[in-house]
Amino acid sequence: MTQLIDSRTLEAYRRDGYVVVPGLLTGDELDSYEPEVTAAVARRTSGDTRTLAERTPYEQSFFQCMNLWEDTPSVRPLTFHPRVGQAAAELIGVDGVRLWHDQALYKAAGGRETDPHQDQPYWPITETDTITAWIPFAGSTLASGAMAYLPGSHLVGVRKFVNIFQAEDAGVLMHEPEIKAIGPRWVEVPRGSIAFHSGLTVHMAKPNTTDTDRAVHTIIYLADGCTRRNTQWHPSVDRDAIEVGAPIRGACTPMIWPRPEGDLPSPPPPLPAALKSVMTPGVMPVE
Ligand SMILES: O=C(O)CCC(=O)C(=O)O
Repeated sequence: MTQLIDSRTLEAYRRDGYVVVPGLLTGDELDSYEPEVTAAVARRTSGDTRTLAERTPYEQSFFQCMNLWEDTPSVRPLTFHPRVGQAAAELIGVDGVRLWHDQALYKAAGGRETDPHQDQPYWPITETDTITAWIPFAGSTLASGAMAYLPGSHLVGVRKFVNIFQAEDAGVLMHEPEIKAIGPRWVEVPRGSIAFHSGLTVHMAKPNTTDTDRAVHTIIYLADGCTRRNTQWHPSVDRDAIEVGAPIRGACTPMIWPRPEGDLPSPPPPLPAALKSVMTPGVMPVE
């Protein structure tokens, strides 16, 4: 099988905890998936009539729509894209990767910045073989909400939960002594490239000062064999009743790569309607 990630790119990812990889998706694929994801975000958020200003500070950073692969069949081949999955596996150096979850992150025109955070503390996963593919359909610019990464922050031993859902916690990570010393590197991603970051890499994003939404689809991968860390509730493990210490393998976390060519998994049932009132509208597929 042809290796997709060359040794320089691999070295950069291991050193910096993020890397931008061109050429994994074709222009035609971007053209066809972008309207599907955008329509799915519009459908999921159609019941939410609040203006941007009425949303919480966290929700002003982006519209978050998780697990679009489950309720939007046209998005499924993107989330399970074999080349993107293979690249993710090569970057973290494993033989197989599963889906943790996908999510569209649409930063509305005028949306605020994304506060600095690591992803891994939000996930009850013991091992840190996790990676996110961040796919900006039109590319990203400093004006539209480009991301910044703190190079090497995945290696300094910090695994700190930052409550970015509450404004008062914003920026707290930047005061950690190991983190404070590292300056952010702002990265504009050209259309057609994908930015990958480790679950431990500190990252953030600029506000969107353009008059167009910043359309991004993300896919979060974990190495096959990763295990559940604790009882912290998370739909990716709790819907499959994965016990603490057990391998994370279930209908919510199917293999992405490798899998037989053209084969796509069947989605699990949506969350019960009873949970609707406690979920932010549109974030998860609910009955
Ligand atoms: O898109 C953004 O503004 C933030 C993305 C992010 O935090 C992530 O993909 O982990």
